[in-house]
Amino acid sequence: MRTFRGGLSIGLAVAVLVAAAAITYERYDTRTLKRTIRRGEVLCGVNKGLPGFSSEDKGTWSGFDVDFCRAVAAAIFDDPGKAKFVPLDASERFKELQSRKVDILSRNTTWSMSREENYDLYFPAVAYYDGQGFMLPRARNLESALDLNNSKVCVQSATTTELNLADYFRANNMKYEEKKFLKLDDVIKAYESGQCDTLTADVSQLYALRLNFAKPGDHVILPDVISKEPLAPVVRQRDDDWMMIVKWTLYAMINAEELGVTSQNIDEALKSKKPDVMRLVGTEGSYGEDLGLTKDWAARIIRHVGNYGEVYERNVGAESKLKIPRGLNQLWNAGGIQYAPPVR
Ligand SMILES: N[C@@H](CCC(=O)N[C@@H](CS)C(=O)NCC(=O)O)C(=O)O
Repeated sequence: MRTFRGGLSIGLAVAVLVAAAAITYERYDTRTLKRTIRRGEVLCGVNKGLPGFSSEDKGTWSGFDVDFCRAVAAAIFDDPGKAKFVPLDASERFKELQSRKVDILSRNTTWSMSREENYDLYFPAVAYYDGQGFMLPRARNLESALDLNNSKVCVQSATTTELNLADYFRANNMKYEEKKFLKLDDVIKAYESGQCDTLTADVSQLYALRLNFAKPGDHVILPDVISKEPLAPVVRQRDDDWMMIVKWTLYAMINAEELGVTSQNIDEALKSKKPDVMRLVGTEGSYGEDLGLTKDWAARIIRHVGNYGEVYERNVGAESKLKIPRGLNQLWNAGGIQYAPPVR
């Protein structure tokens, strides 16, 4: 009897321990950097195909979101090639990050309160200030979104886009018929085959999607922006060091632009005697070391990937096919709202 009871309590204790370990593993992930270093690569969840932001051509990925993940890899490994890209649908992105299939989401994802609350995730900083807009055939000759009453509207579900659309039409006392699809391909097909009068998405995405149409010039993007879409990288909660590495990677890129440090002049910047530049490139102080990085972490990012402006211009700005004006994504001292806390 005694041995039976003893066995039972040992069994119970083991079960409690296993359950506690499972809950801890599930809720407290503090090892992303360690796992990344052991693996030798950063796993980046990206959009499957959004020209300018993330797209693949013969095995090579490119785009703004792709470059951001390369910057994280450069900070850690001094090698942007150590970023590995995992394409994720809008509907599966948060689940895949939670289940640790990726280390970071770098994928046109809007930062909102409910997403941080409901998914146990954290949005470290805004990489791209966006807003929702409407695209329609030029032949429709409309000038304002307020002319869209009684339209059939194509939209992708599992996005913030759906609710903004409803809010906008309700607030303006207008009616619409929603054509909603889970897959982006189906949204595009429906729009191209004339099932909808207009397609709604983040403005940056409308620019990107339009490029893939047979005749991009036949479609216009209305000037109205109906929402705030602060697009940000996403990480799991409760892994503060990892969150800070991601956050300061972006801030290093923004500060570099502000200080005029580029991938072209980084060698001169390493000889600079300007205090702000010295702290950024690691010739003064040892910023980054407490996060598990080396003190030249920012210099690595700038050398391999470039500053924020360089990354913006080559992927989505004037030097790219998209040609999206910098707008809100201009630096704070040049008319925009991109503003990074200092490295000091
Ligand atoms: N920023 C919005 C929209 C992001 C989004 O996923 N947009 C769609 C429409 S362009 C998309 O990227 N779809 C691609 C896919 O699901 O593979 C959000 O975070 O919900």
